[in-house]
Amino acid sequence: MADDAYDTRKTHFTSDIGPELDGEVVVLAGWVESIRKLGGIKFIILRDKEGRSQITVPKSNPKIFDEVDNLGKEYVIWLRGTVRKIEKAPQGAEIIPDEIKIVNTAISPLPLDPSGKVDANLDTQLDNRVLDLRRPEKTAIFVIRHETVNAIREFLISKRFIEINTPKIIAASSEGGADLFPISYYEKEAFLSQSAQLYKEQMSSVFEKVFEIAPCFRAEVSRTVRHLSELYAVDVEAAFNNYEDVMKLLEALICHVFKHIKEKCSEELKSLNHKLSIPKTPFPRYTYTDIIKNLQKEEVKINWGEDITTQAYRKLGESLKGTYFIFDWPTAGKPFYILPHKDNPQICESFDLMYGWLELASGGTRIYKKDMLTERLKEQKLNPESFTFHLKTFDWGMPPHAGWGLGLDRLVMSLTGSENIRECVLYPRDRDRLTP
Ligand code: AMO
Repeated sequence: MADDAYDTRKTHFTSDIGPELDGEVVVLAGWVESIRKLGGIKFIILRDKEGRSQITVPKSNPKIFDEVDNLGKEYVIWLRGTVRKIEKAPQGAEIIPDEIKIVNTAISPLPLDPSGKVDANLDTQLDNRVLDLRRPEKTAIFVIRHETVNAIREFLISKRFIEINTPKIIAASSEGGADLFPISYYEKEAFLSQSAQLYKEQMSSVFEKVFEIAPCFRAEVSRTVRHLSELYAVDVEAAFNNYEDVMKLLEALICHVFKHIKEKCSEELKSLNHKLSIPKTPFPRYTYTDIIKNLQKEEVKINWGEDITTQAYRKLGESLKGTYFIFDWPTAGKPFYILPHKDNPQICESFDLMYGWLELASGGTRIYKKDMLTERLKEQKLNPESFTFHLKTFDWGMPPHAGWGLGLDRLVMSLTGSENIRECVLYPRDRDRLTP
């Protein structure tokens, strides 16, 4: 068995192996998942990005038969062999190798058992993320995440949206609040972007319909299963639209994504043991005021105008299982850019999209008149001078517009049935976690 392997090109992935290749010589490479010895036969389960293949080494090939003993779990190997049709093998075929090279070794014991037979808590999993992700139910989450982003792009582009990229180093808060991460930017102070809000609004005055899929940074003080310091948001903004229009767009997008995942990721959903039901449109819609009244009936007391607490959301999630909107929120609790209702400025044209207890998205109609926006900034104790770069674009022909921000990580949580948002992010960042 050669231990150098400068040429590790392969001809197939494991998923290509099947009885129809009977008699063909193939070259595979990947990781040793397990080694089993059964009398005069040794079996290697080889794993690659697509799945697993059975490599069968009979005693009649004594050189390779002995060499199998040099292999360990998670070693990277390269092999050439002949496919043999065999009904009993999981793929209906196995590979009889005539050469195996060790490309790289792995330590033993590993800090985490990638076969999942030995349980590890979430912190250990995240500390050893690379190994953790070699488990099929972990890989599944990220295949679903990949397909989710695919489906979102496909949908929005079909609706004539254009994808943009806005800066993540910014000079002023876009959402208000204290959750900004300051950074040192040459001689000045700057911040990591909390959202694409101001820039996507500006771009609605150029491209009319824009979207962005990008990270947002929030210095969240709380430690919860749904908050990250670095999250991915799908941001949408559409000129000449109001909140009704973009709520319809959002529910159509959600249905498209759920359908896409159900169709494309049945294997992944199976390995996660998660059943996905596709929501029906229109999603139920409740005003903020109705929700508060209903919560009061459940003895969860929230005064009108106050935010809905986590405990209250959990209560709501007990009766409202799927997707629903909460709309017409109190103006005071929503960001400065949301348009107050014409006949009742105490409430604004805003909404949150919920999935049970979890908020997936929020959005609304925006203020598009400069005077009103300046007033709202002052009311929210923000300094309009810090927003000059933004406010001046409202002097150049700003159309009415509306949009939303959808938390991608939370959407993936819903699609995969994950209980902690950290499971849906390769390398989560939170109050306590900055590595790996
Ligand atoms: P908002 O602040 O509600 O709205 O954020 C939009 C969505 O992003 C997700 N989200 C988070 N996910 C994980 N960790 C966090 N710390 C976190 N914070 C938010 C949620 C949330 O619904 N500019 C507006 C959107 C708009 O009006 O267009 C905004 O950022 O799923």
